[in-house]
Amino acid sequence: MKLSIVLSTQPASFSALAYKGNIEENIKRIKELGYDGVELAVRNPNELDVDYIKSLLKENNLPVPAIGTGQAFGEEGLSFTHTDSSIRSKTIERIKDQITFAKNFDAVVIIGLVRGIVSKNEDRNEAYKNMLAAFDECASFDENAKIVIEPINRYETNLLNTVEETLKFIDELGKANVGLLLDTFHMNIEEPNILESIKLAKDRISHFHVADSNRWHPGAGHINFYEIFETLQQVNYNGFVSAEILPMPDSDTAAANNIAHLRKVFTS
Ligand code: LER
Ligand code: MN
Repeated sequence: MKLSIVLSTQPASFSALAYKGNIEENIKRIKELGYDGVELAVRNPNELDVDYIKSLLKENNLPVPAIGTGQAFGEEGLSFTHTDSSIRSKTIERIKDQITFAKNFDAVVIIGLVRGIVSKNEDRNEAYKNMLAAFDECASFDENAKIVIEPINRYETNLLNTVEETLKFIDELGKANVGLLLDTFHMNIEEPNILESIKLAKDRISHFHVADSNRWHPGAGHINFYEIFETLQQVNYNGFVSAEILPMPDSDTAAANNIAHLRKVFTS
């Protein structure tokens, strides 16, 4: 199984990012530690020097399996379900820009928190309808591009928390280029049985995030990664396994411990 780790290309308040800051140094570190790829967390691709990033990745021979988009929500409040239609439109345009950016790397585009949250005084059915319409527009923008929806735990959003309800949403959407991103941190909170949920999602898993129960690197908490990887193999998942982890006790130690634990899991 190929291992990647999330690197933020722009300043971000989101904490489960092992690498933020100097992109050149961080890409070199990730390569030195033995990773096979790097996932890019991007707030706005139009503010990036794409050629420079491409050249750094090429120099280090690191593919990009996925582009994370959640910072547009975290830093700017953009979402598919905002009650203001001009903000919904701006969010859709941002995701279209991310789809165009992702083409440079043949990477999937992650829809996590940018789907938004429904507040108590808002109409849940209306939010759901807006979410469906936004996904439909983004998926139709480029049918060759892959979009992945991440079920996210209840403490971060109240839209699509579990694998089962996200699969139901994807079925309702009916777009062949929309798949699933599973994240062990969220699954540990929401899924009755993580292994059964992986089996339920099976060939619709297009990307995979790992963090332990405490969002530290795998091996630092109580999630059993041995049985998770056994199950991923059973469902023939052969994509990247990407570490979205807290930089604890520090970035390099977290990244090194992640790779050490997961390599041990794969080879046992
Ligand atoms: C993003 O991949 C994620 O897992 C979320 O927790 C972001 O808030
Ligand atoms: Mn995640």
